[in-house]
Amino acid sequence: MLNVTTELAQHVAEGLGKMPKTLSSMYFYDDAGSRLFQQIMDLPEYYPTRAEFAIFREHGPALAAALSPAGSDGFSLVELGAGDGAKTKLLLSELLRTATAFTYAPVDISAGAMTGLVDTLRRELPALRVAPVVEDYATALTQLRTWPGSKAVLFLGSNIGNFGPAERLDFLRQLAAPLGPADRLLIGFDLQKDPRRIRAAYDDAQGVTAAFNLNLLTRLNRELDADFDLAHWQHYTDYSPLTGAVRSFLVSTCAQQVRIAALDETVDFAAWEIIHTENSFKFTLPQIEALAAEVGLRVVEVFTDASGDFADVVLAA
Ligand code: AVI
Repeated sequence: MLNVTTELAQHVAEGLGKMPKTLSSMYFYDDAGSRLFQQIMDLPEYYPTRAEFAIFREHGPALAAALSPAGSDGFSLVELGAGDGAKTKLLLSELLRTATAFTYAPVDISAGAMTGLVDTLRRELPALRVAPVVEDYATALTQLRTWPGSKAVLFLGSNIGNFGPAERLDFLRQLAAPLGPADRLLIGFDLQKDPRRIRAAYDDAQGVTAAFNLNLLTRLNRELDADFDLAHWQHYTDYSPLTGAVRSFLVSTCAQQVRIAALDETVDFAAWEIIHTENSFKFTLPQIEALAAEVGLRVVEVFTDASGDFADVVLAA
């Protein structure tokens, strides 16, 4: 038996031992998964990225002003999960234009992604001060408590929607903990809307989202020496306007056994049994107010796109 040490192996052993079986969407993002997610963001059905871009384009100066009281004396703009920074560049340019003194501190667990981002920023915004933080979010948030000066923390792209209700509260409490009275938090929330549009965003006609979901099995084949046969798996997604949750599943189309050599385990799947792989929650503005209040935050300002699809919400302690 191979030595089961990796976090992924432990997660898979636990998740496939549950009923219903579950795997976390956290593991979607290997290199292939990250490339597929880039493609998803350009799909005609996937509106959230375009909607948040529109907010940054339409409300740039007001957004910059709402984050700046965080420190007229100079502040840190901390971004959790900066990615390629495309949206943030609009905000950074605006802050540079208004001559606010600040340092941009992108946080990402991947050193490779961070180097790419920092190189791009140095080229495109040479006047910007950048202090990259290569850590996981929890470590970065703990460090934030001891940072000098005030800060504005960004958590964009509706990533908050990928937490379940209990983890969401935990995470928001961790975000709120290091905030002083002058600090600000900006969170992107995807809003509830026509249920058919929401469902289509997670089940696109070209099948890119299906490939994104199924790629998790390819990852397990490669990293845990598993033998999932992708011909016997389907992507399925539903949206419940009652709970605001898009749930994504991998569906076993026949009774089958899958060998996972790294765990020295064989897992049985019944025909049409599912693995629940992702939640993407959608919110209403009153729910966002209630959520903020529950973790001791207040809503300072809400920015939405013209269609009301998405909200970037400025919060304070
Ligand atoms: C990263 N996250 C906000 C995306 C979402 O919309 O939940 C991930 C995604 N899953 C399927 N499509 C996009």
